[in-house]
Parts: sequence; structure tokens; C-alpha cells
Amino acid sequence: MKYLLSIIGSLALLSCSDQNPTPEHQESPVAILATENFDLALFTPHGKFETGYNTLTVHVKDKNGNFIDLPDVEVSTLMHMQHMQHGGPASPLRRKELGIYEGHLIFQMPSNEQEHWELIFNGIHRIVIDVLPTKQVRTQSFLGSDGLRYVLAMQDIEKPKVGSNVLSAYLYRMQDARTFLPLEGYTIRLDPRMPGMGNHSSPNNRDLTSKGEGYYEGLVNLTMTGYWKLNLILEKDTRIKGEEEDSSIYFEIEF
Ligand SMILES: [Cu+2]
Repeated sequence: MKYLLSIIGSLALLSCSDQNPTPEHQESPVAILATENFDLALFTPHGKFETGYNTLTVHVKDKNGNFIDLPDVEVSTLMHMQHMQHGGPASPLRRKELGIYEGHLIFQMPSNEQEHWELIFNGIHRIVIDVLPTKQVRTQSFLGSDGLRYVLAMQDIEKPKVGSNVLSAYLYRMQDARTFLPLEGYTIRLDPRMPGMGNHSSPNNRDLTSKGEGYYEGLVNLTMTGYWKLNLILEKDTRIKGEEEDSSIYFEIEF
């Protein structure tokens, strides 16, 4: 199954790069949700939903295929697991132009044959989606030393390069199974290392700092190609989660 997924994944990547030189531009929707009065077409940059951070673009059209605005467009997620249900972080959807809305979704885990994710628009229009696993770790869901539950998700570095790269992430707190609040004013300390090469670090990294609405940004200096473990420590006055050199919360980059 995993093998099959990876084949499908590579085919999707191939066809994407064949048709679209810019990965931001995706012609065919990941999913379409038809309601009685309008249709929603859902797009992501890579043409699939993946564990971790996903940019979501929603096209709203009337039944004649014309773009229309809706008075409200709001999205939430729900995962149906074997013994429980829970949601994931979802940003507000912002109007970009007529009938086009953009936001982001974070999935803490992939779906599988028994457990699936559902997107819910305006609390009533539901669609089941596939959330694929990623090769590298790009999201963390954890209990902090303060007893609160956190979700931290990296935004993909689209084309990692040797040298300094902007590293960005979103931080949320899980208030209850369905409610996630973006968090401001924390610091995400960054210590990138190459475990395959004596766990060496790199100079001139910049910790991720709060830029508002749960968004954090810093710099990661990838001094060579290969596998990097980005060790993280979440702090606000005191340490909430993470350890030096080989942290229990981390992202991965391989390039
Ligand atoms: Cu789950």
C-alpha cells in the first residue's frame, strides 16, 4: 500500500511538473464538493492533501459555472478515528477575488483505511478527503510541560538551497477536540543538525519568532545537501517542549 502510494505520488509529481512549470499553479482540483446551489473546487499547490501544513484555495461557482461570492465561507476539519473524533487547525478563508478564497489546513496525521478526514464547509457541507503521509516529518502534535496540547507545522521550503533559507511554521493550541487557537508571542528555538555526519550543526541560524496569527519565521542555514533534522525547542518564559541537540520535536529536510 505504501509502495502504491509512493508510485501514485511520483506520477502526480511528474504530471504536475510536466504541465505546470510553477508548482503554485494547479489546474485540476484535489476535490469537488457539489451542493444544491453552488460547487466548491478545492486546490492545493501539490494537487493532494498531506500530513502537516496545506495551503487551500477554494473556487466557488454557481450551477452555471460562474464564479460567485458567498456571504460566508468557513472550513473546518474532522478526523474519524476508530475510538474518537478530532479536528485540526484551519485558518479563516480570505477572499482573494470574485469566488476565490484562500487559507490553510493542518492535518496532524494521515488518513488510512479505517480512519478518515472530512472537510466541513460552513458547518454543513461535508466531503471525505485522502490525507497522504509525507516522507519527511513536517508537523508535531504534543503535550507541553504546561499541560496544554500544541500543534506545530512547518511550511515547506519549496526549493531548499545550500545556505540560508527562510523557515516558517504555524503554532496552534488544541483547546478541545474541535477547537484550535493560533498562538502568538512564543519562541521556537532552532538547532539544525546532520545526524548522519556526527550530528554537526551550522552557524547563523535564526530562531523562529512570532509574526502574528500563529505564524512564525526564522532562518535555517543548510551548509550542505543531505538529511537535516531541525531540532526545535518551544519556549514562552519557560521551556514548553524540546531538548538540545536531539529534540523530541523536530522537522526534517532532505535535499
Ligand atoms: Cu487522528
